[in-house]
Amino acid sequence: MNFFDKVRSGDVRVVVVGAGYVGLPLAVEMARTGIRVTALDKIQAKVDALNEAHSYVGDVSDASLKELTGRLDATTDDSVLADADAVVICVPTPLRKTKDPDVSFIMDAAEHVAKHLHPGQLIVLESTTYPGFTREMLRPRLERTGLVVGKDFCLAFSPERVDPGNPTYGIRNTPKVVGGCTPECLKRVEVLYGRFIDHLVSVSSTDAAEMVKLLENTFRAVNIALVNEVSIMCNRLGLDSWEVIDAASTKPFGYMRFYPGPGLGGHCIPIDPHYLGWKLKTLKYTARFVELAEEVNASMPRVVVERVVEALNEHGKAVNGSKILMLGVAYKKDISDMRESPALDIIDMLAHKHADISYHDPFVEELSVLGREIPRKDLTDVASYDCVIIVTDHSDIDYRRVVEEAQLVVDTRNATGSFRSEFAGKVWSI
Ligand code: SAJ
Repeated sequence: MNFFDKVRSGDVRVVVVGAGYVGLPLAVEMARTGIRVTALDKIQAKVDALNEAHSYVGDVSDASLKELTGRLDATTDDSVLADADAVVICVPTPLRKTKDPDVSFIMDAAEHVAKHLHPGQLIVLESTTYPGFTREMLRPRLERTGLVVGKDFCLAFSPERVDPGNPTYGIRNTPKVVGGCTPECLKRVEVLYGRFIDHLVSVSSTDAAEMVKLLENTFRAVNIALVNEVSIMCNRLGLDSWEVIDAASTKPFGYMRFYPGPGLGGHCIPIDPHYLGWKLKTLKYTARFVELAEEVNASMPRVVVERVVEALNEHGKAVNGSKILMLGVAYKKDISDMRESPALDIIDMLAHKHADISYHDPFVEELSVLGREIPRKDLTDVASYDCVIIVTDHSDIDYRRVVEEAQLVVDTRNATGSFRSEFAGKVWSI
């Protein structure tokens, strides 16, 4: 039976390499259509959890794993690749300390895939990477087996568009971009992905598909940097940036709302634009918006600290020795993820100024910054702090009560927007 018949009949076997926040939801959605899926992961604990129908990804429930017993399993043994008709690679693509792309996870996965590559297989990369990577790096590695792309096996790229915790958009109903190394490769990724995704967007190459993803997230980073700079401008002008931004957001066309904040956190937005900038540098071009956005966004933690210094000074206090409560430390609201959280930079800078720092975050159980444990506190003694900094505006906090009890509040997220004016002098915003 050929690849297309196998997919259509549901006899196709798929291996997803990397069972994280991208790979696991993808594996579940595929298995839901009746096909056999195996999640291949290096971490035994993850494999054991999945095989016991315990999910560690917010968007996947234990119940959904239980329902898929027999169609979805997990292993650390790469020999499962030998029986796979299709392999989808969903491994991390972080930055090195030098801010250069770290594609070592993909290349490690490629070694396992190459070891078991056989005629008829479709390989799809989902990990975010720079334009040209699939064609220039992954294809040659796989063709070193002697098999030829488009003839013996197929290779495609499809950027992940997972938005963890999004109640509206999941794998099935989020349009998915797909690009193939050859027309045959495109046809195969279309027929496979068409089984479990409602709307596919086919582009002319894997390079184009890689660039689409980077455009999406560079767009966000640049626009966030713009409103961050608007908040700095409004400060100089004596204006409330959120008032200005909320009013601009009433324009029903030609405008898209972004908010200033304490900086850029997460595992996508601060990272992805650097993949684009790095690639263009190799082509002797400077991606100036990428660089400027990075510069502005990376400056925001310092902007917040300067605001705290100014506010404490107005209250006749030095940062040195002041008791400061960081209210909300995750990289964005209503999640526990701390990756690249601007709160870490703010704490580091305040600690260097000898402030006495604690934090409160209902989603973050423990926190250490540069090896220093930061005490976790509740909100029963807000008045005892010289300053409360709202860094992440989690939903289930009574911000009005915090402001009523606090001596001083610096709000970096407009959590106090609706009543800040009643507490002139006590609530400062960035
Ligand atoms: N941020 C701002 N101002 C804004 C929006 C975000 O300061 O107006 C900050 C956030 O606080 C956070 C960082 O930027 O620290 C990133 O926030 P994000 O809303 O972009 O959230 P992420 O990192 O979870 O981005 C993901 C991305 N999804 C994928 O890459 C597949 C992104 O493309 C989505 O658009 C985004 O979720 C989303 O829309 O929520």
